[in-house]
Amino acid sequence: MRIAIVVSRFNDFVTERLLEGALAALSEAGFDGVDVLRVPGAFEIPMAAQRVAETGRVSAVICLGCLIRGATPHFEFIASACAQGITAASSTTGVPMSFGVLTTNSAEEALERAAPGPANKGREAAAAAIEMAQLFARIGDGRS
Ligand code: INI
Repeated sequence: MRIAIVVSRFNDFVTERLLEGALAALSEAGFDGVDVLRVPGAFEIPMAAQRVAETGRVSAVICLGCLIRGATPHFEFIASACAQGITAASSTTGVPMSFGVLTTNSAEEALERAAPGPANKGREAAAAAIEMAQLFARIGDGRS
C-alpha cells in the first residue's frame, strides 16, 4: 500500500513541520512506500493530488499546506479553492485524501498546530489517510 503526500512550499517554515509529523506517523504505522510531492502553494495542492491519484499507484493522498490570513480576501479564495479542489479530486478519483491544510489568523497559530507531538496537524492528516486507505482496502474496491 503506497501513500502520497502533497505538500506546498509556501510558508515552508510551517509546512515542513507538518511533513515531519506526517512522515513520523506513517513510519510508526509501518509505511515505507511514501511519495513526497512538493507544489508551490495551497492553490496547487488539488491539481497534484488528483494527478497522483489518477496514476492508480497510491491508496491515499495526504494534503499539507499553510494559509495565513492577510489584509486582503486572497486567503479566502485560496482556502476555498483548496478545500473544494481536494474534495472534488477525491470524489473524481475515488482515492481518499486527507486535509492537513492549516488556515490560521497568524504565524503563531500555525506554528502551534505544526509543533511536534500528537496535536501536529500533519500527523493527524496522516492518521486519517491511513484509516481511510485501510477502510477502502477492507471494502475491497480493488485499489489497494
Ligand atoms: N499559498 C499558500 O499556500 N499559503 C498562503 O498563505 C498563500 N498566500 O497568502 O498568498 C498562498 N498563496 C499562493 C497560492 O497558493 C498559489 O501558489 C499562487 O497564487 C500561484 O497559483
